[in-house]
Parts: sequence; C-alpha cells; structure tokens
Amino acid sequence: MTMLSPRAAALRAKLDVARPAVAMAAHNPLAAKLAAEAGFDAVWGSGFELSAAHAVPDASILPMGTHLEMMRAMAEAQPAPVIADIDTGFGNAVNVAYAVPQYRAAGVAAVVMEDKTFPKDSSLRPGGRQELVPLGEFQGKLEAAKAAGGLLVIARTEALIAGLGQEEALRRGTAYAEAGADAVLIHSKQKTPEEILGFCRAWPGRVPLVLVPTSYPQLSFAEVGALGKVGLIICGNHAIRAAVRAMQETFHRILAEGGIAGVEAQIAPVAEIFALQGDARMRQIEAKYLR
Ligand code: SPV
Ligand code: MG
Repeated sequence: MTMLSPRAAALRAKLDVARPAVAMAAHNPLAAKLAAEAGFDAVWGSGFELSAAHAVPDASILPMGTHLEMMRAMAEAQPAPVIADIDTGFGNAVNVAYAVPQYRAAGVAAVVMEDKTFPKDSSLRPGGRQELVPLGEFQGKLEAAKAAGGLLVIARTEALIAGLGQEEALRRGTAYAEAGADAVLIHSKQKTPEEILGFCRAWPGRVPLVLVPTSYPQLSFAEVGALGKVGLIICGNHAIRAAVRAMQETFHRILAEGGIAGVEAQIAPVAEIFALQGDARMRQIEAKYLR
C-alpha cells in the first residue's frame, strides 16, 4: 500500500481525540490560504462552499473536475492539509476507484465520502432528499477508496440526517471503520447538540470521529474535546458565509454613498492583496531571472 503523503501523515498525527484538530472551509485557494494563515490545522474542501461559489445547489451539479482542480489549487497555494469533500464518490465503487487516485495526485491529504445515493442533496437543506446506499455497498466504496493509498479516507454516515436514528448510525459507523475508514464523520442537523452527544458517548472509539457543528454552533471546541472521541472538527461553511456578508455590506454601502471612499477603512488594502498573491516570491524571481 502506498505510504501516506507528508501532509496526510501530518493530518493523521493531528487527529487527537483529547485535542481535536480544527479545519476551516474554503472555496478557493485564497480562502484556503487565509485559513492556514489564521492557524487552522486543515482546510475543508467543502462541496457546499464550492457549489455556492458557483451559485448552484450542493446537489452533484458541479462536475468532479471542477472540484478536483480547486482542491489541487488549494493544496498548492498553502501548506495546511486539504480535506476534500468528494460527496458520494461520483457514483459507485468503480467511480470511486478512478476518482480517489486523482485526488491523491492533486495533493489532498484526505477525502471524505458520504453514504448517500448519487446524485446527492445537501444535508442541511430543509426537506432535502436524504437516501442512503446499502451498508455493504458503501463498504465496497470505502475499500475502493482505501486501495488508492497515500491519503486518509474518512467515511461519513448520513444516518442521523436521514432520520434513521442512533442505532443505525452506530451500525454504519462501526461497519465503515471495519472496512478501513481512518475516521468516521457523523453529521446531524439538529439545532441542539443532544443527538450528536448521544452518538459520541455511545461510539466505541475504534477510530476517531469527525463533527461538522454547523447546526448546533453552541457546542464549543473544548466541550467536543472533553468527549474524548472526536479527532477533527470541521467549520463547514464559514468562509463562504463570511464572504457573502462582507461583499453584500460593501456593495450596498458603495451604491448608497455614491462613491468608494466610505468603505476604504473596512476592506483589505490593495497592498494586502498583493501580499496574498505572493508578490514577494515574484520579486525574487524577477531579481534572479529577468534580464
Ligand atoms: C460541505 O461543507 O460541503 C459539507 C458539510 O459536506 S454540510 O454542508 O453540512 O453537509
Ligand atoms: Mg459537502
């Protein structure tokens, strides 16, 4: 089996159930770089964010290539491990067997694959279509993903999202760990953390859990750490939500004030954007090679 890449190994080392790693969502390389600069342990290559950035629903609308090239660009732009959200794996186990090596080659440290049917619907969408594939079928998909080697494979069960209850969620999570998953992502859209806390307490702890606390934001990272079961917390969509509000406020203010002077103090200076573009590196290249 191919050895873990350095960034995959670094991510694995950070999946510490006593002190969970924290990943921030990103939808482009700039957001990924800002997440790494802020100090997040990893970057979440969110399908929801990328879909939103294209102004389409998170429902298997964007082609795999669009997501894959964004993950590659995000991995190139900054040093933190990228965790790619590959949704349902773009089809069955055969599709997974062809897709995951491409993600490995793109430099991602981990893939997260969920046990919903293809095409998927967003887990958080009110009244969304939440149908799961049979447990055995998803084990086959996980085995196909693991066979690629070189990266971590995180299995995500949508049993709670689909309303199937804790017992089914535990049955699936356990079966996915047995199929070789390096961690199990358990998702809930309850507005309070009781459902997820119940699952975490009942989890036998065979592999670390992963949480995406979007719906129950009152649960702090310290409280998650105290459970001793969770290795990774994903901030699922906070880059795109922050960007949307910041752009709306700036755009409205410019039109309302009839000029751009008023927003000057609230937006990033142009010099900061040059720095984020890697201007320092280009100056070195210019000095060395431009004659
Ligand atoms: C994503 O960010 O794309 C996720 C998390 O998969 S959620 O949108 O909550 O399903
Ligand atoms: Mg997603």
